[in-house]
Amino acid sequence: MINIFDLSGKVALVTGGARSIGLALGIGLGQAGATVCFNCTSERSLEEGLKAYETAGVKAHGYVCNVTEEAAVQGMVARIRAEVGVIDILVNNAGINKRIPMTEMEVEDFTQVIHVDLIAPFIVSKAVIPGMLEKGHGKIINICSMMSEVGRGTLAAYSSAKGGIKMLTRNICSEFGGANIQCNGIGPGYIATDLTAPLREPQPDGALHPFDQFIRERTPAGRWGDPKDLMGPVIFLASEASDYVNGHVLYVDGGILAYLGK
Ligand code: GCO
Repeated sequence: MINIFDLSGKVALVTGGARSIGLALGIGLGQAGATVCFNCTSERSLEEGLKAYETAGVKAHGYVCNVTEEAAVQGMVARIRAEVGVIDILVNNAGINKRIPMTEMEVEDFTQVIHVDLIAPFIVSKAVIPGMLEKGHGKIINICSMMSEVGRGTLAAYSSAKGGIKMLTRNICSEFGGANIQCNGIGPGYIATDLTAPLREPQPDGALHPFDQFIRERTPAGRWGDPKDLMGPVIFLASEASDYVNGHVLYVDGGILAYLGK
């Protein structure tokens, strides 16, 4: 039986792929046959990431690289090309969030979120696309967010960045679709990770965090997502199964964006 989801022979780069959602995405791509490369920001994360991939039975290559610095990114992409091969699949996953009421947010905080969550995906895509053009194909998957569509208090920077990466996705689609490069997004809903842990902290009396309760009620699935819920979507968008899907953001959110509430 042909397997249109098979990624054997492909080289994938997952930014921020040492932990959390990035690690789940990398494991998914590796288990579908890709050779996985990832970057992180410290030697400690590198070791932890390599161990996690090994535990999952996935051979991975790790690189310490600050994806907001173009020269460092160009150097990492060149190292990957020399050590592993030309990148076929790029997952722009690395991201941060700063939940600060807008009138209290320093410009530096806003700028830092934009830099990591929007400018870095531009920098890494710009570094990887030439190799994809050489090979005549490529898959770029940008990790967007529900906040690419809706806002929430304290998320001025994050929602601005995630709205921007949705449009960067559509622009890469527009500019390179003719060269057989597909660029799509994955928009996670509320996923149980360390990034959202503060929103799930149980109350002193043991009751659910109000936001935890809110998400459980507002999500038709009635639960938070698990990073594993993102594996199938990333394999689909990285494989030939999605060769005619371009400029699309696939929301993996348990239905929350479709639901007005009772
Ligand atoms: C928040 C959360 C969200 C999620 C996710 C939703 O503070 O509301 O951090 O932004 O992280 O991005 O798609």
